[in-house]
Amino acid sequence: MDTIKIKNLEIFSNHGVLKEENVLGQKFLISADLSLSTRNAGTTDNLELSVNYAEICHDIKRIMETNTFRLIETAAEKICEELLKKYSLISRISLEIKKPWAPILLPLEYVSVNIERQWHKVYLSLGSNMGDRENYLNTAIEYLKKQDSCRNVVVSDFIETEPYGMTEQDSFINCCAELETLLTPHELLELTSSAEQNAKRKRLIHWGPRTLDVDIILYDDLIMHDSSLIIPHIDMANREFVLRPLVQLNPYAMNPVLKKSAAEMLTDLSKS
Ligand code: PH2
Ligand code: MG
Ligand code: MG
Repeated sequence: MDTIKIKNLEIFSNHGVLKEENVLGQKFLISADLSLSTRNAGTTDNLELSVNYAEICHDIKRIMETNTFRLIETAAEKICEELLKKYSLISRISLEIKKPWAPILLPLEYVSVNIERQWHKVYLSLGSNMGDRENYLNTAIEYLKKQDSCRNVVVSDFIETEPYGMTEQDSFINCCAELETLLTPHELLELTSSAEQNAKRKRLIHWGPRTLDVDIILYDDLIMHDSSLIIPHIDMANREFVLRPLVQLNPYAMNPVLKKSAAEMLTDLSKS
């Protein structure tokens, strides 16, 4: 990926924890590395195929000047979020905000915060085996599509599947969704849980019948395991109802633990 760099854009604004900082204001220096492909712009000399760094500098200035945040962390979050949402060509931003006049009663060159934010590629598995199953899935997909923290939602075919695990229940409709999100894994889990809540899901029996189940299958090439979230989905390689729609969306989607693609996992599962 290529980069456009902005270095030490100087802005006078009022962020700070101290009242004096909010009233008097001070100097901030903002640097950004914007990741995007500049190839098409570079081969055609057409600005429309890149982003205009002048416009971006003015966006940053406006965000800094029209808000009063206590923390430079917050200012950094707001700038990254707005730029990533506004300029769809930018896939990632590394941003630094320096505060050279930080009033700490000691000499220093500056204090700064550095953050990196990006659109993350995610695969979800959706399933329903109660009530109007297609409608539960479609409602959840519409809900994901209308989030401004999600974009480029692509959905596989719906497939009817026999229950896996607890087999004494009605058959499921399953699908997978590919999307990009600005959310962290735990924020995404909150979003998928609220989609389930919208479907009035009740957790009565573990692995039992449900109006809607939305599971995170893959999140970039992230490997994580804590008390509420395991990524990649721990049982994905054993579930045809996950792998078949996933292969339709992207046969090369990689499980970074098993180091196998969706297509390989599905082939291995059909042999076992
Ligand atoms: N979900 C389960 C358990 N078993 N079987 C099918 N066919 N489809 C599912 O979505 C499903 C399941 C637990 O989440
Ligand atoms: Mg599940
Ligand atoms: Mg679940």
